[in-house]
Amino acid sequence: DFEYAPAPESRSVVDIRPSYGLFVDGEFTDGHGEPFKSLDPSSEEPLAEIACADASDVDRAVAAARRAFDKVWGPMPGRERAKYLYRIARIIQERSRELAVLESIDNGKPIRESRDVDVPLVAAHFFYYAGWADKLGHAGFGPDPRPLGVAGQVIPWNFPLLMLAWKIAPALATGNTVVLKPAETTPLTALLFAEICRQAELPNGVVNIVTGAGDTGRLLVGHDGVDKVAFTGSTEVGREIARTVAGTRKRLTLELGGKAANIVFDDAPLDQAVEGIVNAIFFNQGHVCCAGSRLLVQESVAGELLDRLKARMATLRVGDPLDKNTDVGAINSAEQLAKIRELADSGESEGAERWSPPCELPQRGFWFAPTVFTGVAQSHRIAREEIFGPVLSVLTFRTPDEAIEKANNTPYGLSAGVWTEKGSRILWAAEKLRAGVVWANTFNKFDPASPFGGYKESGFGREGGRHGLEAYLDV
Ligand code: TXE
Repeated sequence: DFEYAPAPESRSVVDIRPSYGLFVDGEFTDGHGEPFKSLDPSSEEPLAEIACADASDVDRAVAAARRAFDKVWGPMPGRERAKYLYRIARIIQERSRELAVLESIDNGKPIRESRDVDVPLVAAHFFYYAGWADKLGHAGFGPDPRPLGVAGQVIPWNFPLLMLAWKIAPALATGNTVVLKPAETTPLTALLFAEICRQAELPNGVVNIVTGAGDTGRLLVGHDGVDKVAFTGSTEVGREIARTVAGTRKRLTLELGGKAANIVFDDAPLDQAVEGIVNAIFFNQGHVCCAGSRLLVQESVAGELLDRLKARMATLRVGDPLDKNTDVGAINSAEQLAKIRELADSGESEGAERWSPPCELPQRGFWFAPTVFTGVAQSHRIAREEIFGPVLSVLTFRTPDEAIEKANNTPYGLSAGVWTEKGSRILWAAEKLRAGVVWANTFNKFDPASPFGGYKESGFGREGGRHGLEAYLDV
């Protein structure tokens, strides 16, 4: 009997210009590559034309970052750097509505998430690392740790602003300067961040943003003037970058894919677990490297849990990212949608059972209904490969040892979750699970003070927390 009333956030809080340049040495400038368009994934309408950086542009950006490092930012006392980071954090808070709306338009994620999760965490990262900038001598790396120099950073499209914050905040706090390349489908909030750097009067060249696709990323990662490479993205590109960087002086951190197990033991509070499962896989359309994409449920409670999960999935509202009631937004790109479809089809053809709640998807744009597969075998592609979409694969287990064995049966190791009332079982599982993060009775919780990163093929190095400083320091 519920009558649905849309509650759209206003598009008019953002001012999207018809075209955008690169941000180099404190100025917006033309790029010399072929410009490209960023689309609104919920409508497929072009949003703006974006400059593409070629080799000469990447040269300019790296040279600007080098000058800023040598002359201004490197020699600056930590307490002075902190002031700029605090200022950036405060401007992010002041402009949070604008940032959240722009993020939802460019990425397709629900405004509820960009407003309540992404943007507050972005501000929190700058506040957190501002606090370290004048305390590096007390961080346990010896009395006088040194910045590395120019950091070349390449980020993906799933959390455009948050990944920018994870990369830029620790780099600047430790005295490095930055050339960052956002993903080609989501460049707009990085360019708004460039404006915020100007508003904060950050010295020219400390942060440079070069837009473009993989070719621009390749030029940045391979550039001789870069001292440190930080990448978040696919495992395939991560491997290529590792090969490029091998044998050079460059330091490297990689944050790659995942196929996390979310384990529900028979003593777990089931309703709470259902909320956690939904959050683990449908948050951000499942475009989450640490998504709980494999549900491992103890056989004795599997039937009951799946009934409750399906009932909950039927209440998820899929649609307009700017509607404050939306739970699941648009898939970020046609390419990603094709990948999700292909993997979901493989689930069916390999014999798993597919279910989605009835839901009306918009005519235009890129959409995929929340989907669950039961009867999944460990050999199925949907149990092994990262889908990076709103698709959950359910497997069952009988004993706790079997749960751990199945959870660890993956080349990835980014995250895992356990649901149980037993504290001893949480500690036991956390020790046995080969994953950089293990959540207990919750999922997808992030905190700037907590290190994040992978085991095995999910990458190496940690972002966040005191550990996140180490990636940007010579100790
Ligand atoms: O990633 P790419 P894509 C996974 C996820 C997804 C798949 C493909 O499974 O379906 O990867 O996504 C830049 N040198 N993840 O194709 O290509 C690129 O321009 C240097 C998991 O979008 O890795 C973008 O800025 N840079 C993941 C960034 O790398 C290169 C997040 C990521 O793009 C490059 C994203 C090159 N040769 C995708 N080629 C996670 N772990 O969160 C591309 N890029």
